[in-house]
Amino acid sequence: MFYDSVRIKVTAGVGGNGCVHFNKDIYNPKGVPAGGCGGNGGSVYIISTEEKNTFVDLVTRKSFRASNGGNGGKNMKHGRNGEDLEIFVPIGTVIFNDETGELIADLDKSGLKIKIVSGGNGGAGNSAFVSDKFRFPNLALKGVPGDELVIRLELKLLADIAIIGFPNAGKSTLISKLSSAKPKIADYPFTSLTPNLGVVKYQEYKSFVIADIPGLIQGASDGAGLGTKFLKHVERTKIICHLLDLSCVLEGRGPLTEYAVVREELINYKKELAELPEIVVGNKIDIPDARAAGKEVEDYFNEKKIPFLMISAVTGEGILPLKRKLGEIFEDVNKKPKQTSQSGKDLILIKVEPEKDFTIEVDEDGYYHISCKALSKLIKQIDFKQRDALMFFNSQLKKLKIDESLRNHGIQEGDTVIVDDFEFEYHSD
Ligand SMILES: Nc1nc2c(ncn2[C@@H]2O[C@H](COP(=O)(O)OP(=O)(O)OP(=O)(O)O)[C@@H](O)[C@H]2O)c(=O)[nH]1
Ligand SMILES: [Mg+2]
Repeated sequence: MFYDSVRIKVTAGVGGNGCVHFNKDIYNPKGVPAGGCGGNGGSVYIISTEEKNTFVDLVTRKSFRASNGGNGGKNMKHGRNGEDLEIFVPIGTVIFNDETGELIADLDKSGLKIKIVSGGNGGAGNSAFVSDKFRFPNLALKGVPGDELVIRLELKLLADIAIIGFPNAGKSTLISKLSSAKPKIADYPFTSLTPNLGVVKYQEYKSFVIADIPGLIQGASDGAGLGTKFLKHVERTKIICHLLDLSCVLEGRGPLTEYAVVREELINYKKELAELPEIVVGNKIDIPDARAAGKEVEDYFNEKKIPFLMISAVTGEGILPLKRKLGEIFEDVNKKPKQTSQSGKDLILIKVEPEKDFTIEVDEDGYYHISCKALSKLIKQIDFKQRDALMFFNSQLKKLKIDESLRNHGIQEGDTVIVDDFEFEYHSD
């Protein structure tokens, strides 16, 4: 099965908890703070590789989690960092934030690596809080939860040339003649249900990638037949090779009519596709009537300055000239400067919101509501049962300048402050 779209949930590892510990001996009856820090949670990365060509292994799993950081221990033992998780995907994978639809990255080359979610930081152990003023901290922070995100991966094949045409035109037969691809070939429509890729060597050391796209019929852009879902793979090709079944005249149909139908479906799907350089190939000229039909339509394409060649994919007639011609067009296209660069600029679009920004609102009951990402995170890290937890929390309110702002909002001793589902009484020290 060929999977070219998948939705997965990725979760980074939780940071390990910090530890409160005092090493006591006769010289240090109060103990020396020696609680270790928690390790950081692992992050989740996505990496493009030529070793993959579908999402089949992702479809069966759906949920991916990096490992958690280890907890800090006694005697300054720091927790180990959680291992990162690397998910390998085919080249041509485009990653979207599933909730917002935002493009995260376009992995259009091999070996591109992008961090999707970051592991949570490990919590500090009490040894980390020691200072001249704070010599025996009874305080350690919990690890921060890892980020989580649902992403949609879409595979857009990176073929240079796409063979399109009616079902049964001989597209799969042609790719099997041009390359070493071995697609299923049969005399009924919609034999190919997924695109086939092949590498065509058109000269020594020179090659291009060609894709055989499943057949298109009238109304495909409205869902007829296999629809146009496979045309997304054409979006990145540089050249269109439109294969015409010249033997359609035997059934009373005209090759030019069939040509127009496929062109229309292409335009309906995305009009830019119709602007790609094009070559038209008339197939099945081993059948005399088909050969004659080819001769009749030749002028039409010559007039339009669209390259037109005739072949028999079955007997191999015309295959070599076609290979050469495709190579020629491919080189011409490559000579032209690229209008847009897919890579680089699209990569790593994850936005980092400034965590320390905050807002304060006072409701009609006189409660102060604070909204601040950094503070929300911190509250989850603090164990308020610990002796010095409150003091530390207050110091962080000052550091984030929230304390000052609360006072500017007119807060009084004993007023209630609410952050998410955490409530506390305000006391200045
Ligand atoms: N006589 C003749 N038959 C051909 C030629 N090329 C392909 N065929 C036949 O046409 C039929 C369809 O060929 P495929 O290669 O499966 O066609 P396709 O365009 O891939 O079809 P779908 O996958 O259904 O879209 C098969 O029976 C082929 O043997 C040709 O050059 N001459
Ligand atoms: Mg086919």
